[in-house]
Amino acid sequence: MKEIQAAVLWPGKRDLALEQLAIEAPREGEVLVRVVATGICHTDMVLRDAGITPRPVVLGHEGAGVVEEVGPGVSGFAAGDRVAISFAACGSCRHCEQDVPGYCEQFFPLNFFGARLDGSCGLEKDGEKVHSHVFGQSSFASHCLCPAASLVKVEEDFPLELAGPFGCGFQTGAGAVLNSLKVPAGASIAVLGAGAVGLAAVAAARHIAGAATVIAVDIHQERLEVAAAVGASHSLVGTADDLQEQVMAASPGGVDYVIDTTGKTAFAERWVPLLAARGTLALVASYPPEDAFSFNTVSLMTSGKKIVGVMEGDSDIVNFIPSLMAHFQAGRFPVDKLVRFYDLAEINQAIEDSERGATIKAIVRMPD
Ligand code: CXF
Ligand code: ZN
Repeated sequence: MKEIQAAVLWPGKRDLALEQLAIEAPREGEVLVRVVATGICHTDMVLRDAGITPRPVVLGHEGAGVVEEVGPGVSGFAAGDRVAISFAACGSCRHCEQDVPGYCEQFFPLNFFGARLDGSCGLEKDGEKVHSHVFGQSSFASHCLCPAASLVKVEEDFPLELAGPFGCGFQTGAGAVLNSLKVPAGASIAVLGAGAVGLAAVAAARHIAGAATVIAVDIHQERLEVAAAVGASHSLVGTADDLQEQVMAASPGGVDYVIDTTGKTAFAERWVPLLAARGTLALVASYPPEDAFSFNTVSLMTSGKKIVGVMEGDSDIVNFIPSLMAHFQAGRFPVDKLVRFYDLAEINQAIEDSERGATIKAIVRMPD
């Protein structure tokens, strides 16, 4: 066992507590990563507030760092490799075999249940179990244990501190545009919600796909200023009802694509009528489990519209994450404009700022 520092969510608490923990050596197929920085994603707060992940637990699933030790059976990684850590998948079900691991048959146990599939955890505090392996990482920590299959190498000239969110938020938004919807050059798209996922979608749509009309929609004016800076051609504040005229003025006949990143079902469903004929609405956020979506059946059918769910941007992580990083380096994916860095000691502030919308993508740096 090795001593590490981690931010622990204890039973009945909302704030995280910085603790010294002990971490196991990597088991078969695992890698021990020294975390350099880790992003905060809305799903961390969903896991904090929902009852699915047992406590005490270390959250965090947008980690990046340096490989410290590889476990038995690991090939392709060695101590000293710079890596981004993405979500976990089994690697052997039919969806994993078709390179869309976001639909892995074991996605929820592997990512949400705070343990390996055999129920074991890799962390302890004074001999008592602390839940680990959240999204195959639990990276609100100086070190974490990850399946080698969740790791993606990061080039020497890429800033490691910025790499973690490519494993979740950035690939979710950009992947919806590039992998799921395959937005063509010249298309029109509305992105609902100007958080990290939405703004990654905006940047990818405008600068990578070459969409002509990219409408960012939010209720916060400040976020829409950032949307314009990363590629929105139009920024609209308000609800679907208020915006109908402005959307139709920006894109006569309706928009070809809508991506909902708000997680607000009642808001998202108001956009189906604003789609052009044969347009697609993609649902990419966390939605309350009891929500149901409603649409006019005849109008959907006769207009050839589609509503699709998208997990993790339909990303095949080993190919898609490096390609997105190359787009960042070429200036086509300016996600550095979304980021604010915090020290580990400020992690609760980083979460609070993310929740009230003061920071778009908070990234927590680990002490050296
Ligand atoms: C989440 C997105 C919402 C559904 C579950 C997985 N991914 C990462 O945060
Ligand atoms: Zn996430």
